[in-house]
Amino acid sequence: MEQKNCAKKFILVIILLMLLDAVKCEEDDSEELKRKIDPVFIMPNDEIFIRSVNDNCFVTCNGSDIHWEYPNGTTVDSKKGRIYVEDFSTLGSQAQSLRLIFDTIDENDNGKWTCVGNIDRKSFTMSVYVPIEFEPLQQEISVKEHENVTLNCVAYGNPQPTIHWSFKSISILELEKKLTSHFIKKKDSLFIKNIGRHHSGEYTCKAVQMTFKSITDMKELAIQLNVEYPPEILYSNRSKVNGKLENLVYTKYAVANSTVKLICEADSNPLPTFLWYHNGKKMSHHHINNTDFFSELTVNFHSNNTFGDYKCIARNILNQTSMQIKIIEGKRPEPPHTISLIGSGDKILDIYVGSNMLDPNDPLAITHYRFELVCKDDFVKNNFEWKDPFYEEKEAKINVSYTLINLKPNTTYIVRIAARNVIGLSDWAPMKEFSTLANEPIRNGCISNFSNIYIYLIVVAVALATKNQTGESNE
Ligand SMILES: *[C@@H]1O[C@H](CO)[C@@H](O)[C@H](O)[C@H]1NC(C)=O
Ligand SMILES: *[C@@H]1O[C@H](CO)[C@@H](O)[C@H](O)[C@H]1NC(C)=O
Ligand SMILES: *[C@@H]1O[C@H](CO)[C@@H](O)[C@H](O)[C@H]1NC(C)=O
Ligand SMILES: *[C@@H]1O[C@H](CO)[C@@H](O)[C@H](O)[C@H]1NC(C)=O
Ligand SMILES: *[C@@H]1O[C@H](CO)[C@@H](O)[C@H](O)[C@H]1NC(C)=O
Ligand SMILES: *[C@@H]1O[C@H](CO)[C@@H](O)[C@H](O)[C@H]1NC(C)=O
Ligand SMILES: *[C@@H]1O[C@H](CO)[C@@H](O)[C@H](O)[C@H]1NC(C)=O
Ligand SMILES: *[C@@H]1O[C@H](CO)[C@@H](O)[C@H](O)[C@H]1NC(C)=O
Ligand SMILES: *[C@@H]1O[C@H](CO)[C@@H](O)[C@H](O)[C@H]1NC(C)=O
Ligand SMILES: *[C@@H]1O[C@H](CO)[C@@H](O)[C@H](O)[C@H]1NC(C)=O
Ligand SMILES: CC(=O)N[C@H]1CO[C@H](CO)[C@@H](O)[C@@H]1O
Ligand SMILES: CC(=O)N[C@H]1CO[C@H](CO)[C@@H](O)[C@@H]1O
Repeated sequence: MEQKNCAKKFILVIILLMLLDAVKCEEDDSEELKRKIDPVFIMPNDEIFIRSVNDNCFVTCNGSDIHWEYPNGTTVDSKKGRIYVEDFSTLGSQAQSLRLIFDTIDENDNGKWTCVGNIDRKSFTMSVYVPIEFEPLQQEISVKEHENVTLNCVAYGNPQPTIHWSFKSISILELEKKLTSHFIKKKDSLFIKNIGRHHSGEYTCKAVQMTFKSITDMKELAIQLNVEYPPEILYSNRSKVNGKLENLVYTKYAVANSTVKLICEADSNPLPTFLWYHNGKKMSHHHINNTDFFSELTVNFHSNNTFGDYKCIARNILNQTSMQIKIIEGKRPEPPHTISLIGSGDKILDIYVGSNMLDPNDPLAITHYRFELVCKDDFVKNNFEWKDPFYEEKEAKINVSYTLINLKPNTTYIVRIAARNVIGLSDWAPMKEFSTLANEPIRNGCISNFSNIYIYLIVVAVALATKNQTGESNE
């Protein structure tokens, strides 16, 4: 059985080889003939003509005894019309020149057109494409966050164009690698699932048409996607507030007779509008300054009934949200009631400071003590004026003493102390006089040990003097 098959195959191969040889001979023969007999030339000499519908074009054929044939083999004999032949032969010459003219090409002109001579012939293939056209569609789409949306892009053309989507110039295929499964490409559309606010922007649908591996047309359609979302209160430069937004309440202190700016920031699309209420009553626009995402209310706490609850409502067509600011009258602390020397060295003083208002649960509790020292000699020299003090602020604690270091030995200092809370610095407690011990001989004048930080101290003292009383607008 197998042997028989093998023999059959062998014979087949032999026959095939013989046939191939014969074909080769025939080809050789025809090549020979062409060279001897009047050849036919067509110009341009392209195998394939790629043309758009409605284009015009012509092809010239030279040779003797020639005519043009339709793809179906019929001779083109029209002298006018959409497709016709014009004779450009030189009078008296044997060589003919026939121009096949296409006026307004249409899709039916596809096929192989041939110029036939007495023996020779030349053909070209006409490939007609229809350029891309988009179906007119909505180019601006608004959608609510978390919904699904379909962006349509219907492109016609022949050959059928392929569609490529991009978002803000990045290919959807690339995005799909990073953002998981938001985009699903469908035949004539892009489906975006559970849309987020960051999906807002311009989407581009690019249609590309290829004919015989060359790009014959390319068109783009831009679709603007606008994702709408309700207001969200933001805090400190657009970072989201922790916790429940709808119950957002915070407390702020204001000193009587001071002016405070309350800021409400919200993010939404469309932009939020802001409303302010004081103790439930809507406030006039008088003291309100609005920008796109901010509303600033200026309040002057001139009387007791200006304190209380301030509420900011941010809203757009989708929803609203609010924030409450409780404004409580804040006071500067009382100065310390007790200041006493616990101990001293040649360079240190250890001082006890006692005051009320140290309860850590009290928002107006004392947080720091400010110590200021000048040498008694300098104080006297300066006509008892408080000039260029050495100062330090230390965190306030219950029942501790505070050690001032780097002092000069055998020196009497005038010391004054004030307490600080969120509102600001208290008045000064009565001045005290404390001396360091004399262990080493003094080489220089009193202030000299501070001289290297002298300039620095002046600068800081000036800065602090201007900072005085500004604590009240802290949040
Ligand atoms: C074809 O014939 C025309 C008219 O005789 C001549 O102008 C042209 O050069 C010829 N073209 C070719 C390729 O022979
Ligand atoms: C061949 O095609 C031409 C143009 O399409 C047409 O006019 C002609 O009738 C066709 N001939 C035949 C035999 O189908
Ligand atoms: C969005 O599409 C998904 C399916 O892809 C469906 O499960 C979901 O319910 C759709 N959501 C909305 C809001 O239509
Ligand atoms: C606030 O100003 C009013 C009038 O200007 C004054 O009577 C009152 O004492 C001031 N209150 C404070 C705490 O300064
Ligand atoms: C609003 O802002 C402008 C410019 O910053 C300022 O001149 C104006 O006084 C502000 N108005 C209120 C009520 O704060
Ligand atoms: C506000 O009321 C408190 C007592 O309720 C009072 O101690 C304070 O002085 C009042 N402040 C003003 C500015 O009237
Ligand atoms: C509006 O916001 C409130 C509170 O955040 C929420 O309970 C409510 O469902 C929202 N309404 C709509 C229509 O989204
Ligand atoms: C602070 O010290 C005093 C006496 O030195 C004492 O009576 C008081 O209980 C102390 N307070 C605290 C909070 O330790
Ligand atoms: C300390 O200062 C006093 C006067 O200011 C001086 O009389 C005394 O000699 C000084 N003591 C030492 C050890 O330098
Ligand atoms: C703060 O200001 C008050 C009066 O405005 C003044 O008496 C006090 O000395 C100032 N304190 C400082 C540290 O400058
Ligand atoms: C509204 C607000 O607080 N804006 C601030 C955001 O942060 C910059 C610099 O960090 C400040 O200059 C703005 O005032
Ligand atoms: C004599 C005296 O107290 N000298 C001190 C001056 O201050 C420097 C630090 O700034 C100390 O190192 C010295 O001991």
